[in-house]
Amino acid sequence: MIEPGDHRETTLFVRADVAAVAVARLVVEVTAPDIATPLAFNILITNGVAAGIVTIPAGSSRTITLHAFDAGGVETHRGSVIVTIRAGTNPTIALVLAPLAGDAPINATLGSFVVTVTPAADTLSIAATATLTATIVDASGSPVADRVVWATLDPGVATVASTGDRTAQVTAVRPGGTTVIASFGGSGGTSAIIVSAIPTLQLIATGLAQPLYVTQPPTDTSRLFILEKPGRIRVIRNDTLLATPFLDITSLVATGGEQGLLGIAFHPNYANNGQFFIDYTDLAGDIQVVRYTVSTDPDIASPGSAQTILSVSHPTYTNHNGGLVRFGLDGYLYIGVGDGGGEGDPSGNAQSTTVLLGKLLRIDVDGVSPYGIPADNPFVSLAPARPEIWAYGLRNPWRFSFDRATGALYIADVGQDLWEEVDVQPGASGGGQNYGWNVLEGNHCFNPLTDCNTVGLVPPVLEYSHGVNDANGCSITGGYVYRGTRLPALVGHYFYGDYCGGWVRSFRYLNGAIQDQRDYPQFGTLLALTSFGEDTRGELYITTWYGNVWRIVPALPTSPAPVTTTQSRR
Ligand SMILES: [Ca+2]
Repeated sequence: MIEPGDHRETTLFVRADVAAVAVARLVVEVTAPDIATPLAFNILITNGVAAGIVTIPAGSSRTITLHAFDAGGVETHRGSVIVTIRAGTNPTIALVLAPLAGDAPINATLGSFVVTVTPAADTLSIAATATLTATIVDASGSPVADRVVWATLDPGVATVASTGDRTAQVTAVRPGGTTVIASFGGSGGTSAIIVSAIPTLQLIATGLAQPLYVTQPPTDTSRLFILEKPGRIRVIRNDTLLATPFLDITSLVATGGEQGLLGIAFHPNYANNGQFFIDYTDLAGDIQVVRYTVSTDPDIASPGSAQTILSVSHPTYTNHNGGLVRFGLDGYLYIGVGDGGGEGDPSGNAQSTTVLLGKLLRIDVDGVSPYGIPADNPFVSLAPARPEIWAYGLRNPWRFSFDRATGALYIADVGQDLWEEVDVQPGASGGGQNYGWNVLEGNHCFNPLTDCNTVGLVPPVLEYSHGVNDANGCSITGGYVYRGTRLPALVGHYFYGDYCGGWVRSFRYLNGAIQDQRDYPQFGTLLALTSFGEDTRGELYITTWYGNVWRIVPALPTSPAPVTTTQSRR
């Protein structure tokens, strides 16, 4: 590992104004217990200013003595200081040279250099090159035309090669991030290099039965858990689908329309307690959130461990069950619940705080059984409002997620016939938001269709129209804020898609605004895009109704054909 200060010597810039004194030559002498022969440096004087460079081994107890001489070679001034010189940037040393015979004193400084690299940051595609330029400025602010040494913290991501005294060429190798450093005199300047590749899809499993979710237990990096809508949890280990399901509750699950096994959340402490929580519609159509535990076989859950945590009556319609369960960064379990179905929320559930339909709920599964209410839930002391409610005015929050870096909550709320939307609340939100349904569909009055009262309603940060004949889409599938490492240029992008449109898009939500919107035509059309998923490392997945599980990966250049030699290898 090379670091900016990783040098045994440090170069300092010496400067003294000698215009007012009769001095013709300045000598810097350096002694120390570990320096056998004293070092001496002649500093040139030009136009009344002594300026030059000295190189001093790092270490403690360096005695630096400045001697001034007149034109006749007689010493006129002397000043001394004992300092520690460290590898890297040192604070400026001030030194006074006292006159030896009736002259004015001389003020001198010994200071570090500042190295700056431009550009300070750059993003490159694989195999692309870029030129970096370093500038060196001494402690008096004057440029120094000397040679820098270049290094890169991760040559696997990008290499660097000197092309001149203060220029270098960076070559991008593989996706990731590295820091390129130009060093001089113990000081370093840096440029943050990101190597990006366009994302593409890697098919990692096929032939699943209506897969609609992908996740990974905390700390697990080898197994993905896939939900099959009819009621099975499947395991993909190292990209191989295991034949035996982790759990099969098909006999318990109603699967009409939007019903099925809809969500799973592994407990944040799953590695120790083996607990996970699933959300499904039971044979009566009601929503069940149930705790299970893993068996002694890590690839098999214990069917007998089932403990019902929360039930929500949902008897009338098969649609709008919500269905996702997910732990927030606060350790509480969040549950998305649809408005009860039908069209237009005929019972007005979403706007009623006395029912759990049309809500995002937040409960504590670690205290009292079957669950506790976090003391800071927004409706905790507002009876008859249900204290489980975190946010309301939702139609069918099929998929929501937390930005693992910021805690921000992204809810993709499926619209009625015209508008799909994404709602975002910051990580510091206290909850209690009313996201508008069924008064609003997106930003548009729904009930009533005109002159609706929008006071207190939180609009979406993004909406899109279905378009004529649903040409743009018909049902949003929410995803995740990308926090992985394989596609560094997309870090911070929220990915989402449309079930009918089969497209994937992303945006960044910064400072209260949608920015940097992108689409991904190279993914093709993912018809019946049921869900996104996120693994422990922050990489993202996509499932489609027709049985496929995809991973979003960087598109790497095609490797050249292997050269046939005695040492050729794949
Ligand atoms: Ca809304």
